[in-house]
Amino acid sequence: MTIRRTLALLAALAVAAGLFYSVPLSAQLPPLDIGPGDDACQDPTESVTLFAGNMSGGKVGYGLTPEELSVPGPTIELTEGTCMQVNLINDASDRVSFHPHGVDYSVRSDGTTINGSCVPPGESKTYVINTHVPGTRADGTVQAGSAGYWTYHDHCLGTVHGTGGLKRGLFGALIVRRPGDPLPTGDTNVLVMSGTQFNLKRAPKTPIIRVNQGDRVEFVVIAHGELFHTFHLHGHRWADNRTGYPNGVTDQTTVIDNKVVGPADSFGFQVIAGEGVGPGVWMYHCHVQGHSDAGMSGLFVVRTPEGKVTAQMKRAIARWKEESRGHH
Ligand SMILES: [Cu+2]
Repeated sequence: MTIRRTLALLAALAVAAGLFYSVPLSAQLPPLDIGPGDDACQDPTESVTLFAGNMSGGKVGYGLTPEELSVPGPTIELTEGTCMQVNLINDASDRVSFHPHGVDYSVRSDGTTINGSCVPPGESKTYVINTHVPGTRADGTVQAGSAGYWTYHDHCLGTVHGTGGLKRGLFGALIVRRPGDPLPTGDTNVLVMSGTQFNLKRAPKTPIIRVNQGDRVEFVVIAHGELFHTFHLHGHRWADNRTGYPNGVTDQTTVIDNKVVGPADSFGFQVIAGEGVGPGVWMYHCHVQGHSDAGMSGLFVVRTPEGKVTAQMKRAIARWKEESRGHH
């Protein structure tokens, strides 16, 4: 190929690329402001009903039914580009709210006192969260999409910042998936780091995650409260980006097995359980030494591909429980 023909080809490619990128994707974006008095989703619509209520030990939790309150609350999942109505029914004895991170919402759905979007005891309210796909603005700049591993939490209990709600358990994971993202094998494992606890528990009462070797396992890690933490998982690692996996073999995203999380930070990733390392009992823990020593550790139990727990694994679990005693 001559230099002139090469240049002509490059010019043609540049024109084609320019045409491609000038397509106004922003025209596809749902409206960010749904207007006064019109607090409802346009199509497509999903909805979830969340209950808030008092739990034992002074905790307050969210649940999909009044009987199934949990800390963290239910994982809320939606597809990028869709809208969701969250109906919050407050069975707790204090005012609470639903405040999402990462998505689009009007001031009436921000769950704060200043916008009158707290829910008094015995009452309910519908919050609307919207998401948008990536696009190009009229000025040619790129608008990021909503896809990500986010958190939601109370913003009204205790103080106007929901400090009491966060301390007592009113938080959960909010996942916005991009169509085409790989889905995990089982349920998403949500680990919330606050105080020196995971999910308001200290070892050996922290979650023990049980999977089979080869499963695609999803973690969402969130921090809340006053402290900074470092989340570390033994034997497994992930890319430090939106999804946790590289976009192709030449992707230069840093691969990590330890990540700093400060209050209200959140991230997620997927690992293939035991990939390259085999089955076994793998620890996850905060790597701030004083935090892990205070009980901030848990287990990732990777059974054999057939789902067998070996004698060696049973010994490791027993030893971890023994060594963790006194933390709760
Ligand atoms: Cu920590």
